[in-house]
Amino acid sequence: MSATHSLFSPLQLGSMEIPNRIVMAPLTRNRAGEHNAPRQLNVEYYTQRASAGLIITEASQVSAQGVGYPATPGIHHSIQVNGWRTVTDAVHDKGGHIFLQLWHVGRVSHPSMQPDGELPVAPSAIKPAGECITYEGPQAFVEPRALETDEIPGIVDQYRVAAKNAKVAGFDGVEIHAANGYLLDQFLRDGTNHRQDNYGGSLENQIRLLTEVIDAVLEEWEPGRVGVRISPENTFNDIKDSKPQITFNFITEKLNSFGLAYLHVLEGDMMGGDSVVDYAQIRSRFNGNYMANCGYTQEKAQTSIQEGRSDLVAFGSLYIANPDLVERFEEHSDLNTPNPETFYGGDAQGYTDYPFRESA
Ligand code: 8OZ
Repeated sequence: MSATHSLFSPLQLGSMEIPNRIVMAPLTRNRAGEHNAPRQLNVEYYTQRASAGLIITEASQVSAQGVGYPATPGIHHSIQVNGWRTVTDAVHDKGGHIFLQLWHVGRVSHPSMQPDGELPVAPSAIKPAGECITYEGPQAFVEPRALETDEIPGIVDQYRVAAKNAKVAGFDGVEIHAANGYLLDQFLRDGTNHRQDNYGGSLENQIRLLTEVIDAVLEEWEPGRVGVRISPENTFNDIKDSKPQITFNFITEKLNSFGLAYLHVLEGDMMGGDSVVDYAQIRSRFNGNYMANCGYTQEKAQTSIQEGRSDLVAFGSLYIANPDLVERFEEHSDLNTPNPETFYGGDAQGYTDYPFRESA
């Protein structure tokens, strides 16, 4: 039997050891600067949180086509790469570890945010219910354009180039965002993928784009520095699957051959729907590190790791409000309360002004 671990046990990710299993979850904050490039305010925010075992950055677009929200950062232009370099240098100076999350929103965009005002792209021409947040305010989602089969290699290459840029920007690794109703998730789940080519119509085909993207990213990174995030039953962005347990058990088994750093699983529905997925089935099918996420407290996370139900736990809103979350957990200090009104957009308020604990 393997030794029991705690939130504070180090963990090996490929050739890198991280000092604890407390992960800063990827968090969209809509505070990137001009040209969707990280700026000094973002440097300060990430540096404040450098004691996390691992920081996963906010989702960052692999291409101009991948954009779906105002003031979110990209990794496809040299200005963005240079901006990220200032973040990674500062985090590393503080002894931190940081992965970049690679993102293409697919259908969850709007012509006003697409190059030449084009339609957003998707596996199938199925319009999401709801509204898109644009620079002009909320606007109804549009029916996206289904990608032609011969366009898929170009999408895969967007991820490869972005992964290469992430290396130039000084990251320790990358996380492929295949969750939360964005492009890769739109291919994975049958509610959004009605294709009849090699990229839809069967589980084998639905996972093909993700595995091609992983292969492309592995041309640039060793597998131990690449994570994948999935969200089997999140309904955010109007996405669903008819049989999430079967779909995601299958996907998990398919991911085993890559030797990835971790599988990051958003357990449940951010929108508050009932949970029908048994995550132990996913955990037991994966042969690498399992990162759990979704409303974990310190106690719940500690128990999960101790009982072997996860290897790492990612904290979202707790990390928004507590830059020194690791030290607060260590000392069992009180936690600051996150303010949802300042989650998305704005300035330093609700971003870099949450207080460190008094003993710091
Ligand atoms: C909240 C608001 C906007 C984007 C995700 C990138 O869910 C996001 C996101 C979350 O992964």
